[in-house]
Formats: sequence, C-alpha cells, structure tokens
Amino acid sequence: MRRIFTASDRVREHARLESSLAIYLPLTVKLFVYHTPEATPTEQLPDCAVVIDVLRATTTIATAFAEGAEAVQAFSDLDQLLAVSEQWPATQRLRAGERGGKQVEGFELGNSPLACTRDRVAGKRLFLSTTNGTRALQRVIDAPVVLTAAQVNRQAVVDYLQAEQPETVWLVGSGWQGTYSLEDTVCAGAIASPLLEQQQLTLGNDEVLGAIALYQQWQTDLFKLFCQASHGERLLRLNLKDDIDYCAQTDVLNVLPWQAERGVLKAK
Ligand code: 3SL
Repeated sequence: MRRIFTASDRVREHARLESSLAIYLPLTVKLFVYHTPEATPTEQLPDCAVVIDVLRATTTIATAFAEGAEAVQAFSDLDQLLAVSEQWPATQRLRAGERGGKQVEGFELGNSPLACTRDRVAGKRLFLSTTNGTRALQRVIDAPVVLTAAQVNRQAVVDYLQAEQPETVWLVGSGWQGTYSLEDTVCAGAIASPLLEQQQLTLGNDEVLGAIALYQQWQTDLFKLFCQASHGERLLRLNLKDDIDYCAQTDVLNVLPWQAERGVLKAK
C-alpha cells in the first residue's frame, strides 16, 4: 500500500537529512498549473488541489464565507442540485445558479459576489452550480485537500501552502467551456509568485512560469486585464462591470474555503 507522507513527516525527514548530511535543503512545493479542468490529469491526484475561478465562482465562494455562510455545496448538474437542496431546511438554504453569466430562473441567487451580503447569506448553505467553476471542483473532488482561490483571498491560500508545504499542488483554472481564461491563470501566477520568490517552489510544468510572467506584467492593473479577457467582455455585455471591479481586488478577504466533505466547502 502506498504510504501517505504528511507535512510533519516531511519536516521530520528534512531535519533528519539536514543533521545527517549537514546541508541545507529548503522545503519546496512541487507546483503545477492547469489552465482548464479539461487539461487537468485524470489518472492521478495531487496532495492539494486549488480551484480558481476568479470571474466569478471562487470570488463568490470566498465572499459568501466572509459574510458568514455556513457552507457552499457545489454541483455541476442543476437537477442534482435541486434534488439535494430539497432535503435541506428551506430557511437555511439558498440556491445559487449561473449559466452563460445569467442567474438560473427560479434560484434565489446567481453567481454575483456582490449579492452575497451578510443579511442574505449568514448562517445559510449555498447550493451552487456555475458553468465552469463547479465543474473544475468536480474534477479534483477526490484530492485529499481541496481549496478554492480567487484574487480576493489569494494571501490566505499562499499562507496555507507556506505553512503546510503539501508535496504536490495543482492550481486548476476553470477557464470557459474548455478554453483558457486569463483571469484564472493570472491568479495562479499571483499564488505561485511569492512561493518562487521565497524559494519554496519546484516547477511542475511550464505553465507555472507562464502564469507568474502574466501576473508580474499585470499585477498593478488587474481590472484592465479582466476587462480585456473574453469572459470579462462577456460580463461587461451583461452590465456586470461592478462585479469585475470587485473580483479584481487582491487580498481583501482573509478566508480559506476548503472541502470539508465531498462537494461541501467550509471556511477554515
Ligand atoms: O463559469 C463559471 O463558473 C462562472 O464563474 C461564470 S460567471 O462569471 O458567473 O458568468
């Protein structure tokens, strides 16, 4: 049987090697960036998967937790969402659904982070389905640790990776229906960049350097980048400029959404 090495096992092993060989070996995270769920390998899993959908699912998830939501339960299929949410007390649930950028008819919420106000979401479970973000979550649902990241809670994710040092980490962008999304990759770069600077990173694939370069180029004007991105343009056509503006903020929410049970995210 394959032995699972925890972070503390690795720290102990590191200390043992350091004293026996009298050398300094920095602990590093082996990091991979996958631009879309479709590009994400299916035959193996990392120690930690971080799902990114900056416009807008993972920004909405971080905001819901910052405003006191009890949990976010994610579904790729709307019928399944309706069936499962039906079992939950009506006063403690909110159905949040988006397709093509628009709110699903009959649902209380769409996928706007700005709609996740405290008075609406505190104490409630959000049953959420979106075009791409919840599909990306589905892709890595069996990883031992699953987190969600957006620009708004980027630092909380970096802090977790630096403290826990998972051996392999995948940053999984949600993209748009199988194609690459600039905003997810720039956020992957924003997470990878401090790890590289502090020599805590081993490159798993070339996409990591591409993501870091994109972030370094655009970090001071993410709003402009998001407005030029194809999904940003789609949201602008739907008059959702304020949503883009909100999603372009960096490190404003200190929340770490993680998968507490299969398909159910809670705040750590
Ligand atoms: O694709 C998704 O998961 C959504 O985040 C898209 S939207 O921003 O709600 O249109």
